[in-house]
Amino acid sequence: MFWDKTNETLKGKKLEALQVRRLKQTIRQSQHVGFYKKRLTQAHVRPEDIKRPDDIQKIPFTRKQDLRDGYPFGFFAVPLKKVVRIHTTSGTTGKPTVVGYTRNDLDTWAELIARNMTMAGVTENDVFQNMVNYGMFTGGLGFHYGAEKIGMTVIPSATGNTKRQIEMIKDFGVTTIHCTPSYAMHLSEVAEEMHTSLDSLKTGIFGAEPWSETMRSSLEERLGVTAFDSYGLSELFGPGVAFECPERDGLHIWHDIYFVEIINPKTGEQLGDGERGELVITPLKKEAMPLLRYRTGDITMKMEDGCLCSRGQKIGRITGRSDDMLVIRGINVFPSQIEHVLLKIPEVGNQFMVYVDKVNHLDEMTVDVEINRDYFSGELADLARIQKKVVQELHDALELRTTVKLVEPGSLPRFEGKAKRVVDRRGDAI
Ligand code: DLL
Repeated sequence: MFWDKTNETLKGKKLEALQVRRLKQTIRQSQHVGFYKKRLTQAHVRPEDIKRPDDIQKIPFTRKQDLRDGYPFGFFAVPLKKVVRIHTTSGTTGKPTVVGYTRNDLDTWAELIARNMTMAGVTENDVFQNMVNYGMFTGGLGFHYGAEKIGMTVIPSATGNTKRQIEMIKDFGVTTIHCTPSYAMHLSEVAEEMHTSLDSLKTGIFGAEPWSETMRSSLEERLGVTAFDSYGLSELFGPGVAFECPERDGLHIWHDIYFVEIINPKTGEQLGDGERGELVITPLKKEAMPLLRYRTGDITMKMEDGCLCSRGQKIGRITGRSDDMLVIRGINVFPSQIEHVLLKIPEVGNQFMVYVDKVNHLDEMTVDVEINRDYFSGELADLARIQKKVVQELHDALELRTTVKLVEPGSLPRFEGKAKRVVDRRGDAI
């Protein structure tokens, strides 16, 4: 089933011509952003210099840090009155990265989600429970409007209260769910504890964090769904960037909306089909916040053309990051954020270790931190107070529950070279 067959199956010269035309337009649009105006002038790139898609290589990369430096609206290419929505990304130290949308951007985004969901086989006859955060996170509203566009019956249940979520699935005859894969696993466990079967379910759309084929089989068996991988990032609208078709062998990345490159993250050199590297994306139809050669930090590869479904370009599952960003229960966390929080608390020292585990299929983060010698009284009440404070401060900054273990001064490892403060023990994260 297709939502927009012409664009989804566009190939060869027609696709190339569309990409070049949109790339030129994107460059023109980005010239309204001070950062790009300067960058493009320095690199001597004008829209008319783009004759073939490969000419994109004349343009310098954009990094997450550039966006952070532009906080809050430095990357907006339209006046604020044209921006009708703002989201922010999780996972930055201090201020988040802000993303803005014009009315047309919101339409483009909803179209993309409608394409994805239709590709997964859902229609207006389906009842859809959207079990992700509806706030600044793009997953909630992003899927919401796409599903409404298809005409599905949408239940904006958001996160939390798993028993209630299960009751709604049963009572409303929900056929399609969207959440992170780890929450889906938790849902299946709670349903089991409640001795409830979720017979109405047919389709599970899971994403926002890395997950494995083993996890897919397990979720399909436990929930009775066909599970689809959904990839996206806030800087490129949010979810809807790439999605699996019924073949479920790679994710189609919408070639008329996103121009894709894979590079060696160390050298910036272009890599060919089948070679793993960092995904670099130039969105080709974005008004409020155009981006040029955005380095996503996500590791994947381009797959050879020729999917049985006849749609175009595919990438492999995301298997990791080129930077130190962790994705914990769908929330992006940088070790620098943890350090930032700990350094502001006088009772703890600046030595810490972060351990990430899968416990009952859910990501759990434990932070070991040394107590500051001056506060090390050994009194239990004191320790409990400090621990509570650290948990609270981490929660405020990361919007994530963590386990905090206070340890004696001098007991954590010291590093001579580059500190390795994060130990990710989630065996099947990929
Ligand atoms: O996670 C958008 C989204 C919402 C995608 C709902 C899918 C479903 P951010 O919070 O900006 O946006 O986080 C983006 O999450 O760069 C990846 O590292 C990771 N990520 C997202 N989807 C997947 C996936 C949303 N399917 C960051 N597999 C990205 C692996 C994923 N990693």
